[in-house]
Amino acid sequence: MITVAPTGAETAKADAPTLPVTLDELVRASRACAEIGASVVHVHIRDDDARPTLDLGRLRDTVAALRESTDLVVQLSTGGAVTDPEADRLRVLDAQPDAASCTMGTVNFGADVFLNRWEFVVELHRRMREREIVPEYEIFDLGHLAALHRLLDKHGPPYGGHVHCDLVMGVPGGMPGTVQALTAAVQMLPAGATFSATGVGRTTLPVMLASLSAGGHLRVGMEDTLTYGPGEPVRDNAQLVARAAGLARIAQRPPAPVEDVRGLLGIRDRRPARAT
Ligand code: KMH
Ligand code: ZN
Repeated sequence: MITVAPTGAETAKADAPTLPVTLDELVRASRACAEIGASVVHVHIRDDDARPTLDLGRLRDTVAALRESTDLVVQLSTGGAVTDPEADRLRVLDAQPDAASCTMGTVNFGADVFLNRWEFVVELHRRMREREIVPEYEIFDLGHLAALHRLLDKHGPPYGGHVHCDLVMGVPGGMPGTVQALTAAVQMLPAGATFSATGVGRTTLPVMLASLSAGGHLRVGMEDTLTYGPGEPVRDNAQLVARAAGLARIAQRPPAPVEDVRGLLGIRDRRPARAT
């Protein structure tokens, strides 16, 4: 499974001119990535000034547009930007995405703090189950996996019954993007859980190769990676998906078709009927 995270909330358009920030740019980027092997899109949106927003109307329009023009699993970020308040982050679920992120604890995020209080995490998990939205548990540190065990023990399985985690590695303040950290994280996963992994910045390639070797799935995209190689800015999201798909094929683990991914994750099909 390849997830593309095309935009994120922490990069300014001025610093990465090909970052998709309008709805049209996001849809075009998502379509291009779907064509070359992505099956899930992890979505952050921007306002008219390209600043991160959690505006519910825009989120609804985004979900509808992506569903209309792709078969991708539409996963909205409930992480938002480091400055977003909890109430706005919970409201994201009212846009009725297929899936949403659920970060399993607080982590230092460069000079900022990405705050995820226990009660807030429980509320996200509970509301997602109520709304039949599949969570992706975001793991920035090993302690987040201990929190995930606690969550599942105390509050039961997520909607769909399957547990899927995304290891977000190499954030300054979180676990490093190393083989050793990935191996430790995989050993702590709940029984039967699947995982994807992404390494931010220069940890992108080591984490991708380690995840492929360890039986994991991949997340790539300009949310996490803005440099393709030393001194070479990323051209666009499709370039990152193409590299991931190529390495996955070399590892003899080719990109999974989107219908298989929907089945694996237990996604409720909300796609509109399309004229054939
Ligand atoms: N922007 C980060 C602070 C998520 O999408 O759930 C949080 C983040 C995680 O990107
Ligand atoms: Zn995100």
